[in-house]
Amino acid sequence: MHMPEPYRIKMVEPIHLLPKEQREQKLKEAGLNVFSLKAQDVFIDLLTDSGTNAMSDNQWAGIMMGDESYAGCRNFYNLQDTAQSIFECKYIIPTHQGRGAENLLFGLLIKHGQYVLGNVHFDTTEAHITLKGGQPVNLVIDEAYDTSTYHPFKGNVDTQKLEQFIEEHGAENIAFMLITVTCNTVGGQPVSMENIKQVSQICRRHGIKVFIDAARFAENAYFIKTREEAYKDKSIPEIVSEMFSYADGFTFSAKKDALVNIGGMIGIMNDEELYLRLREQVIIYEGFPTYGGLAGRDLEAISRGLREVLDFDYLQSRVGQVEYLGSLLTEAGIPIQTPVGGHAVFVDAGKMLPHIRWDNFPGVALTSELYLEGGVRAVEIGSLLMGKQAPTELVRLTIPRRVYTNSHMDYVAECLSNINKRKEQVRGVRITYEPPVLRHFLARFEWA
Ligand code: P71
Repeated sequence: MHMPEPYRIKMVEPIHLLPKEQREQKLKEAGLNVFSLKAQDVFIDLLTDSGTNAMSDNQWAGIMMGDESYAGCRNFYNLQDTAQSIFECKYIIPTHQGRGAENLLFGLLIKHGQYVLGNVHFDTTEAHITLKGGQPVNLVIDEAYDTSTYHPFKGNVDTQKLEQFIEEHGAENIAFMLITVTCNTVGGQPVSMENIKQVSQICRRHGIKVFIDAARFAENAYFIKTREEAYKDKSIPEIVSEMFSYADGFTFSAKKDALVNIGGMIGIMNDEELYLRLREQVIIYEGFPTYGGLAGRDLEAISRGLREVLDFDYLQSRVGQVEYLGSLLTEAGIPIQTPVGGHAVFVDAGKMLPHIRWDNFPGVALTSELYLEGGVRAVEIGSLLMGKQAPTELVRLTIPRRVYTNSHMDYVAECLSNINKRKEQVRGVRITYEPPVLRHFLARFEWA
């Protein structure tokens, strides 16, 4: 039987669709970059699932319990207890968001010229690795880049590539391994337990530390439970604790699976020396170690969200909504990354618009069309984001948690289907301005 969402709606936020002529005007003013649109000019916002979640009544109640003392606020200890019980880590360091955690950890662990291995590092992660003098290396399995073929764990690290890389470059030239769960860049694709375990064993044999980029750890655990035979009878908390048992620590953007709007942290399993050094660093960049750039109330909301996200029924309805949108698009004949991931449907814009060359950014063109068509904001994950020719030109329809209904999904699918019917007429775009790093946020375009 189909089960509905395991929650009901207590508060609503009105949204509006601007008339077509105004959407054209707004997009032109934004230089065809949807990051530059005002949010109020967007009808359905699928730019990101990061910090866009709807909090529960329990989390909002926690906000009122914020202890805003500079040092030692009770919410820090609540969060520490929660994180220790979920991830079985000894230490946590709160940060303002995920990239704050990356900045601190990478600054301590990367020596100039060292490699940082991963399945596929996300863009901010890659930027922080590079800024610290490191060289990011992506070792995901090849299946990840073939959007039309099914593979249950397209986020897996290719263990053969991993062994070969270590042999060729030497363990001493590798700063650490970072496994991103789920693997955002290739479509929110999960990593299997088997793979996390094997990667960890290989790395440990060579004395290489293993970290997890834990942004979507609960969605990953859901896929392990539903797709990996040996785990079908395990609970989500049991799966999470095993996943993290293979790591030395993790970075975490709480803006995803902690079901909040801001926050992050670093977790360290055992290494007291590393923890003590991080504690010195956090004071310089984020704030005192019991708040790390967040208000006490934010820490409380994270702590409560982390407990809520482990609920199987929630995860089933969450991933179920992504699957629902995916199935509508497939029915409409639109090429997508299959299977769909945990947080988004990734449209293969390269395949849908084969007449647009990669350097005329098919993903940006489709994103622009989608806003013009129905006020829907999506995001390009392709050559613009990568800063070079990407293996796939994707457009991510990222679904915020607990925010939209399936009726919104119907509308989004209809907009894309309309574009698909006149896809030959969609034009590419040309860059008119680009900043040197993370160019996708601020770049401007014109129609080619
Ligand atoms: C996402 C984001 C945030 C974002 C990035 C680029 C454009 C729009 C929005 C952030 C991640 C992430 C992973 C796996 C670390 C971060 C940084 N993702 N790791 O997907 O996905 O976390 O945003 O809290 O600093 O939209 P942070």
